[in-house]
Amino acid sequence: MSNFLGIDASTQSMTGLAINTDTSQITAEVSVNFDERYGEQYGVTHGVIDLEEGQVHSAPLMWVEALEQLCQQLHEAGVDTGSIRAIAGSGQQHGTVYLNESAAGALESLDAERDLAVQLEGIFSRATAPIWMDTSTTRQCREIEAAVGGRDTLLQLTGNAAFERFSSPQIRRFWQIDDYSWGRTANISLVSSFISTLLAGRLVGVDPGDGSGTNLMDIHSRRWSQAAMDATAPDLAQRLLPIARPDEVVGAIHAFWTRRHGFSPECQILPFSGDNPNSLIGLGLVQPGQVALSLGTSDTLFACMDEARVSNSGEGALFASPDGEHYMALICFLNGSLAREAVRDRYDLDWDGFAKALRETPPGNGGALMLPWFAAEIVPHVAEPGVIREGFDETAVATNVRAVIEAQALLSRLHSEWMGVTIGSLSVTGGASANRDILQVYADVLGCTVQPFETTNAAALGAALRAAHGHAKTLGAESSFSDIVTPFTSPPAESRVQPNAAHREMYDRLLEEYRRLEADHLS
Ligand code: XUL
Repeated sequence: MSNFLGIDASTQSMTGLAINTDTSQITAEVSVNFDERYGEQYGVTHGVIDLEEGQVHSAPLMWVEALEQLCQQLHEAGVDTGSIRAIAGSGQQHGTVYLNESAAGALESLDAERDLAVQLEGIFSRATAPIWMDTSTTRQCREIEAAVGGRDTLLQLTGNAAFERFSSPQIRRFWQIDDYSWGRTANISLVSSFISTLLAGRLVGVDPGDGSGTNLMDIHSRRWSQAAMDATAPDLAQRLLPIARPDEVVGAIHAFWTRRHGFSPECQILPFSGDNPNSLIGLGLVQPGQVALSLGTSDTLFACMDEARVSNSGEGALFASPDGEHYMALICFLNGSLAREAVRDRYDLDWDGFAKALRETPPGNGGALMLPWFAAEIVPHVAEPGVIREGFDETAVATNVRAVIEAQALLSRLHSEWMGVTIGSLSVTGGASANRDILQVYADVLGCTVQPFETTNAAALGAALRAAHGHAKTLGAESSFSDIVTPFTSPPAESRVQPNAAHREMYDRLLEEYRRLEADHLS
């Protein structure tokens, strides 16, 4: 039996997802909800502790408890932990965990007779961990950019300008506000590497996927950058472990887990990565030009890229792919369902009525164009909300429906140009992906095949697939990522929507019109 486990330590819960690569099936999926189980004990709401003034933290000891609870739930779900050959995982990105010098010894000598949390409560130099929702570090962002030689230098070096939630500004702030605890910090982990550390029973480094969410990693060499570390805090190199190869096993699971939770002593641990880089794998994006779009309140675009290109205007984040070879872009359009629902509700439509309006209007909408900024927008940056209509007005119901969907598709084409890849296929997830008329607009505007793709937890699935890939490598098997992900990530052929070639030129022209309209209103 070829069983593998992916663990996703996300903001509100910890999920375990088991796969069997012989049958290409997800065999179990269990989740520990932080609020339900630990809300009172750790003072978390939606998994986080609001410390005010933009400081949003979580409790690393809660994650320790949750990991044991997850194993318990895997047993209850009938998973034979002894049959799991390898584990990889995923963590909410950017969050930092501060460990003191007792951590390494405490991890090595774990005792299977006692709870993990009881044994590890003394290993932290900071009781809480700032996470990606923390916005308290604007000053540190500017300081770091200035210290490396400016925003563009940091962007070219690490793939991203400084963002408040990234690890480097968070680390810098900690050093500035709590010199005493900084002095007691022997090692800094990310959420991802902290969980792999617990499983391996020794300090494990981050992979390049999560390393690229720190503002500290040279995106080209995939190693820590001395210049970025110097710009952050003193003696940081001593506190960060070298970046681990994402496909190389770090060692066997610690005896604590074999004795207490039934894992095999041969079960291998892979470096964990960030949730977004893992999702790239879990969505099957392992070749340049493969793109996924998650249609949620906001729409998020994930893409696999061949090279480390950056968005000079800050329109997306760049991460290394945990496939060890490629890169990923992440672009967030805030006006996703928010805009679709605003139009639907304005005209009292249901989703069937919305789809009917799309079918009744011609592709290109007779030249009608909309800038759908129902709320302030992230990409492109729009501070003041305001919907712009060109060539129509608010009274034309069906035209407004087509205009918002064509705008969203044109925006995803326009604002992913910096990636420098031709979009070859688009997988669409989230509620609106069930609407084939919406998918047809994307297929025509982007000129590629579009497929709906339903997944419960792409990050945990991606992690499990990485475990399978890393394990195959230890056996000397030359299986490519495509071979491993395809059976789990290919929607049925009949669900695919093909582009209509007759509309190609018209949408190329419309894109230029749209570029002009947007530029006029942003200038
Ligand atoms: C990405 C980001 C979030 C977290 C959430 O940059 O901050 O997606 O990874 O888990």
